[in-house]
Amino acid sequence: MTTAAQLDLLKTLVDPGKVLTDSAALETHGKDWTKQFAPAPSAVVFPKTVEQVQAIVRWANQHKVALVPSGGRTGLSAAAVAANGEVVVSFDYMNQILAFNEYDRSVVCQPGVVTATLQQFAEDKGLYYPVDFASAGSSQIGGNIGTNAGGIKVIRYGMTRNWVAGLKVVTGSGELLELNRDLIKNATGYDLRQLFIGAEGTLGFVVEATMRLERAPKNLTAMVLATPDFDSIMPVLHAFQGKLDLTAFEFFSDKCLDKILARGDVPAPFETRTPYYALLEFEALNEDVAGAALATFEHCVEQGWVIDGVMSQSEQQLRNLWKLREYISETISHWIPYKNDISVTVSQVPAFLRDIDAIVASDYPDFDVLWYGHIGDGNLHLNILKPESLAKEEFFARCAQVNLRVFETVQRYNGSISAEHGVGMTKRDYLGYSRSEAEIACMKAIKAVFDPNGIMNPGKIFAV
Ligand code: 2HG
Ligand code: ZN
Repeated sequence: MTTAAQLDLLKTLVDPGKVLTDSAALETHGKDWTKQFAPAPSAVVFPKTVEQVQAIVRWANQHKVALVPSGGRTGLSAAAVAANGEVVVSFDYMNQILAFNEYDRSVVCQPGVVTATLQQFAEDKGLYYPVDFASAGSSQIGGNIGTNAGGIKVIRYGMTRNWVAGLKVVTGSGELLELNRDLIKNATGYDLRQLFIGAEGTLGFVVEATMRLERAPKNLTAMVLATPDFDSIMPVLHAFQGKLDLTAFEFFSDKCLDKILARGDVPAPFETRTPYYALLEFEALNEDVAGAALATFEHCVEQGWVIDGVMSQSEQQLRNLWKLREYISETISHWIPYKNDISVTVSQVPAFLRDIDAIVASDYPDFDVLWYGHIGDGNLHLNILKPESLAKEEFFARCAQVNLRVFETVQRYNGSISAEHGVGMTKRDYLGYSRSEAEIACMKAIKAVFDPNGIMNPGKIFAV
């Protein structure tokens, strides 16, 4: 907790009116999209410059006040939740694109630049920022870096990590570090930039990031395919990957489709209903590519892996097909789902999913279970919906209990208990299922180097 005198000092470090303590601000900025923890920060501060961020961090060290970084607050692991009187550092006012270099194909961003703003900026330059997900309209680059955000194009373009050319960070001791200086080749020892990517603000704050851009894809075309069972999805992936460079390969279950169609604003892809659907996307660069896609589709039908399918013929159809997948998370948020974001290597997906599905069927017989995700990356989102009749606390407690079996299975497959949503507070007690004791000890030692007083987002990734 902070005292009034400490907050008065904090106010002198930033622009007038940029420290808020009213309950609406504390409630809004004290949480992300997770609904498990009640927000309880003691203040929200809005720096406008790197120097102000440094001053805030030095103040926090002096007064032993914990800081929580806050971007678009779309996270799903409670990494940006301030539940214990911390001061939230919001990057909402550090939201400018500072420079563009067409030869380096790079953009210098402040951390508060919204993902969609960077995507649009790239498009306006005839280029492409390929990290994409449903929350691109409000998530911020700083948060994307903090969580190494993934999303729907990872199969082709990789995670956020791949697109960070350089970083300026303010460490937990208030020092400004310039990491990698935007170089492509740089063999001068440890790449500290990589440590800050996915660190969830536990080592320091990103105050500037140079992001790389890519050639814009041409004539993106999507197919949605109905499959008779889960086991058919991976041979379909394999067949299409053998013929096309896929930009996405997603899947969702019929229960997800039910929820999406019930919204009333998304057209059904076709009449047929099957237990699972795959959504794939590719650049239809010429007739040959489109022909190869259709031939592969026919092959899959002949094999019995696909029952029905549709291919987008226009931008509008492409967008509508994507809605079937991209709207799921937001649509089901109404049921306060218990979320899992797990991954294994692609080759292990079928066996892994069978094992997890058996646990789910035996332990959640009375709950609605929804499967979807980035199956082309081995990343599955398992969402358990809360029955109306069950209190939130009781529901989460029951799910957490069952979940130990899910995590044991993840461990057995050498998988990850958090593929792309991060650890935050929701997964921190389970980190040992994916990281060894020795690894966790190294991680803690690294934190101590950059954040000796433990003021940077404490309690996230591991308990304090
Ligand atoms: C997605 O892939 C997001 O839609 C959210 O990562 C997943 O809500 C989820 O579980
Ligand atoms: Zn996802």
